[in-house]
Amino acid sequence: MTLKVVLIYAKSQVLRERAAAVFADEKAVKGELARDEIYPPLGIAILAAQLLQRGGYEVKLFDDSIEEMETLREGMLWADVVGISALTPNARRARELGQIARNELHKFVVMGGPHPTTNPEFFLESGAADICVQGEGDLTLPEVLENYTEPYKWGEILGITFMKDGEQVKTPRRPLIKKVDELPLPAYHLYDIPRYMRLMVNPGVTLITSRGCPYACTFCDAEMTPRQYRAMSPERTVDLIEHLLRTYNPPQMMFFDDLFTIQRKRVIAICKEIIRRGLYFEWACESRLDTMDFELLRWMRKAGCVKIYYGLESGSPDVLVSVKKGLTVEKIQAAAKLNREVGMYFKYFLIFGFPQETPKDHKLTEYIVTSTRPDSVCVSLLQPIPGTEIYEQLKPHLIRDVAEIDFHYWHGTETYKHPHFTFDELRASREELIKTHARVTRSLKSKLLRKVERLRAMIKHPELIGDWFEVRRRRAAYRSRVSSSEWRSTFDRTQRDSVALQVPTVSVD
Ligand code: B12
Ligand code: SF4
Repeated sequence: MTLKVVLIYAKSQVLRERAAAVFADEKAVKGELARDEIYPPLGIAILAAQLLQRGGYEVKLFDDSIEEMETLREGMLWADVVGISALTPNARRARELGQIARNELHKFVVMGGPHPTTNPEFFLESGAADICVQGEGDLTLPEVLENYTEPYKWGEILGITFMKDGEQVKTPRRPLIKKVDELPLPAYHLYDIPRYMRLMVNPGVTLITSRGCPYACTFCDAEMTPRQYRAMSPERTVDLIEHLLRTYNPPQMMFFDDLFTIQRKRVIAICKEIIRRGLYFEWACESRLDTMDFELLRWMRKAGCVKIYYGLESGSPDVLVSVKKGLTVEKIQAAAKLNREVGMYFKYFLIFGFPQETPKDHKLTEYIVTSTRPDSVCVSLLQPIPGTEIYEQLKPHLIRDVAEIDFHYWHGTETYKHPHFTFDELRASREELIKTHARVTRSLKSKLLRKVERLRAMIKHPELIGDWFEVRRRRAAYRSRVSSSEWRSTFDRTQRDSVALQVPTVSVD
């Protein structure tokens, strides 16, 4: 007999509505962040692949970011077991969906993802889940499903929390999966990928090729990015890329790895393989400036990388130390220069509102932004997330339960009293930085400076001239592929994110 499993990615409905409003507003400057709402969730797709590979399961995936409640309800009614994936900002919605599935529809409910990992009581005590899974669910979910009707066996399953006689029972954590190459590829086919691409400002598909990050930034949810880094081999990574290109013909790809460039040899091998196989697509990834060097950037550029998103957080040396970022101003400046020299589009993710920050630190961040001139910046206001070191530091000062509010890169709610700023002052400071960045980088002087820097770099490193021809040749092949596809609008400048500011003009804080 097959077990019918529905996996739902919960989405805060407030954020969903606000993002939809940004899309609907013809005049709004949408920016890349608006499209952040509509990526197919890979976590539940990986779990689905695992179940399908084992056999005995029928699986449906639903993304609450784009589906209507009626569709979710039908899905839940169909299923024997409902699995729900929850980030902290989506936890309230996950709780609501869990309660509907469990109490109204009488389904067995399993919760997983970042919030159930650190705060299982949020779901268990509110009657929204039977079992919460901690950490990676690849091996845990199948074990839960094999035993869900036999609660006396649950104590043997690693990495779960459940209620027994009114008490929470937490089993030991499951060791991390070591060989990620052996995991099945996400079940993209269970999503309507072209539908996602039609909703995107820059149509593309997303992929994850590694897990974990060796750093220990205090604001980052280490439970979901455990320090143990594990990566797919370059061959398997490029097999996945090729499979996605052949199946969906997307113009672009976005690597959602926490830190794509941590193993430079691996990244260079991936780039060489992309070139060797004649795969023409543009791609973006997330990274840290101190993992970059000239050779790596050259290979990435040649293989089609057009955007790198760097987690910088602050330009203040004191703040960088206090949040354990491990970056120095010197490293930032040197690596930013390399990005400009090879002609890479690069963007900084910054955070305002770290507890020790003063106006002086904001000035230092402004200095780094204006002196290193990234193509864009995204400035969030700190939300201390349960499970992070900074959350523990700020616990005594919290004025709201973080799981009971909505937040996103561009949307925040005051969760703790900052010693030096009011929340409005933080927002104003953020707006000022975004505007200063736009003013400085969009000036004619800055554009000319960028060109001069690039020319100088070409004179100093003549190999960049060869790279330039190679990039142009590959780009022509890429354009020709995309121009003859449904996604030719990718090249329509008016439809693309000709972004002035990275925060939607609709103010939602
Ligand atoms: C891609 C990504 C995004 C994308 C999401 C796109 C999408 N639709 O998937 C975008 C850019 C939109 C995004 C936004 C944000 N993100 Co984000 N993001 C990520 C990132 C880098 C990868 C997610 C991913 O695909 N992982 C790969 C899969 C395999 O992992 P997974 O989803 O966690 O699933 C595994 C387990 O969690 C578990 N599992 C998951 N679901 C379920 C369900 C069941 C039933 C079971 C049993 C198990 C289970 O099993 C899976 C396989 O092992 C993670 C970091 C990370 N490494 O996970 C951060 C991360 C998820 N993001 C985070 C944050 C904080 C945010 C933002 C709040 C940022 C901000 N300040 O605005 C917003 C929130 C937006 C919102 N309201 O939803 C935090 C979440 C922390 C938390 N406790 O919530 C993470 C963990 C980063 C971090 N280390 O701090 N993000
Ligand atoms: S913020 Fe980035 S570098 Fe820091 S621990 Fe998280 S994923 Fe790693």
